Amino acid sequence: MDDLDTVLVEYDSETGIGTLTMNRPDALNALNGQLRDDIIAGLQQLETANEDADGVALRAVVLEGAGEKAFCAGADIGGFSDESAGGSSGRTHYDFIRDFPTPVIAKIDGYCLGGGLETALACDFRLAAEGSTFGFPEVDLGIIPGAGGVQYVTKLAGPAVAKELAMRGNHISAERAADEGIINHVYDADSFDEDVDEFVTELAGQAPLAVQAVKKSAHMAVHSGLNEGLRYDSQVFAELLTTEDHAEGAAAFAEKRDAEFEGK
Ligand code: CO8
Repeated sequence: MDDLDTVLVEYDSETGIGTLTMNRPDALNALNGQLRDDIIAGLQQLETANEDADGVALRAVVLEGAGEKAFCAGADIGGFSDESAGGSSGRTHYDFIRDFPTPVIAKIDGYCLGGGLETALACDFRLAAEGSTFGFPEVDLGIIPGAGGVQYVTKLAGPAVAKELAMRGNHISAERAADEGIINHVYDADSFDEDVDEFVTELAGQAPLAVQAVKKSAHMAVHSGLNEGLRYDSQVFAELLTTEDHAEGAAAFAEKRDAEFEGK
């Protein structure tokens, strides 16, 4: 994997876990055009890990921010007039993360604001260290979270919470964000790395095709009609029944051992 100008890219072929580190710590990892393009390029690099693999190689992607203070403090103020343009394909990094077949986990230690929170909301899981703070300060700049922040938070926590965040512009604690269902877990700062490793390693050990199907099914549950989602679930269920992973899972259960899934 090659590091990019503003994103460090790592891939562990033993575990199938990829890591993208947003690397503008002096600007609290604020999203400028380069960083947005590099997140897309980093995901595309990690996707190539699958190309040479027999089965599914990439099992999970961790997205984190460099430095001590922030996951991401939002769009780069002064440079976000081009925010809606997207990458060369016209798709934004938010689209890429949301549509990426493998789960993406936002590892949040510090500020997670504005477009940074929207980036985290595009991920499948949000895991935060205590002391992290969340908010939509856009209203202070006379704008709104334009990448779906109000939509996502309304779906996760209801309109009252979404409006409070985006109209008042104040920050909330990781504990409150978890209570509201905006993030999945808050961990002690002392054990944060280990706790996230445990979460991600467990996820990466699950049957990859089934995990990918759950990601798509959950997306459909939120964004399409119930009948369409139910049709997808029953169709992909029938397909998964024919996979080697299903045979392996059933055999492991019968033999009282851990399953070893290969994404086939
Ligand atoms: N953009 C650019 N630079 C930033 C940003 C930012 N969002 N946030 C922090 N920085 C820079 C600061 O300018 C500072 O740089 P320097 O050292 O050169 O002066 C450095 O990072 C450190 O920041 P502070 O000194 O301010 O650190 P503090 O600990 O005092 O404060 C805060 C941290 C509270 C996070 C503060 O920096 C802050 O309020 N930042 C702005 C947060 C914000 O308003 N974010 C929302 C931006 S708008 C947005 O995200 C819109 C998304 C819309 C998407 C639309 C798609 C279609």
